Amino acid sequence: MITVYSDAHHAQEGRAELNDGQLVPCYEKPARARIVLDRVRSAGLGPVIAPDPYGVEPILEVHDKGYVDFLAAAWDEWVAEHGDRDALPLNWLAPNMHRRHVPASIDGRLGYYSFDAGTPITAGTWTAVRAAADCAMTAADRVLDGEPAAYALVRPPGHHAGRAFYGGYCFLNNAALAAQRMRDRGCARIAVLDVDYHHGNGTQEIFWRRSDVLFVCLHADPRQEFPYFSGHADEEGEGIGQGFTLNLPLPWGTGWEEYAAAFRVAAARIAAFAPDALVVSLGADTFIGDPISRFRFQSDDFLRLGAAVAGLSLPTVFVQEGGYAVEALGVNVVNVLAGFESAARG
Ligand code: Q9C
Ligand code: ZN
Repeated sequence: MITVYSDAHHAQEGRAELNDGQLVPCYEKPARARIVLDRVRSAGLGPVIAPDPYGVEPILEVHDKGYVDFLAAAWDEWVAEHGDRDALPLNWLAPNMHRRHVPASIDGRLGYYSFDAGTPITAGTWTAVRAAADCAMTAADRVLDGEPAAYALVRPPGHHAGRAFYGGYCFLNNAALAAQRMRDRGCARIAVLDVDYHHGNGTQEIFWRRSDVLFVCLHADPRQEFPYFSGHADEEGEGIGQGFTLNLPLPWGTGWEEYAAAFRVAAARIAAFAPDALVVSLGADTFIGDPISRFRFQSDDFLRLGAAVAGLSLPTVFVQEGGYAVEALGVNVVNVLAGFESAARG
């Protein structure tokens, strides 16, 4: 399987996030991609290629122009106001406050466009997120050009980023960009399968009112877990998109056996949709050793997950999302990809 990778991910290196009442070192850090790349190579998964440059135009099919302009300029505006520190928001809207006016000040706009205090904007954020988007779209193009599958090894991740918001370590929605790219190249229907531990609230929001992109998500129940306000089983899409979102929330402590039962429901929905291709939002934060998560996957279970994805028999674009047990991340992620390949070969 081809891996699409760019060293530009290093440009996103936040210093701190707010967690459990403390500023702690960012969990979402460059070592994550480094260890996965090392494992891709040592396991002999296949060639590692650089992304093609797509420019900002395809990004604007998925994201709001005002939001994208904000992301591109935020760091310089922040530094002018506060100096060389991570840009973190401190204020958000409560219900019945007003969104009619985009704040002029950088502090106001950080709150306006975000939903948590765990996602610092840094000097290199814009560089890194552009490279990640290019990797995801390149992987999509390779699959449409005939590769059975491709893997976008990217960071920062994307599935919490919506049309006009960031959070959960995510700024641009790489998986949504891959899906949209395949639509633009003539695929009629794309399924997005999100197996990250957290609900992919950004992807859900982007495709909420669409019937051409099916969003299926297995994740920790938002009654217990971040992002708290999205991912309940009764969220099914709206308008023409009604029935094209499927959420399968699972309780803390979920292991492979219970997960596999939910996966069968996900797989049946995807098969009924009969998509032209599949995008997998691949998080490995379902691992028992993950420092911020509470599922119980063992490393071998990721092989089983890969084989289960291969059972869908679709051209597949894997896009890296979360996974914070850094030492095990390479093995766990490459297990999914290797499990997919060996099952796909039969
Ligand atoms: N106490 C992804 O996996 N905050 N994002 C967790 C834990 C946010 C995770 C705080 C976690 C976001 C892509
Ligand atoms: Zn996650």
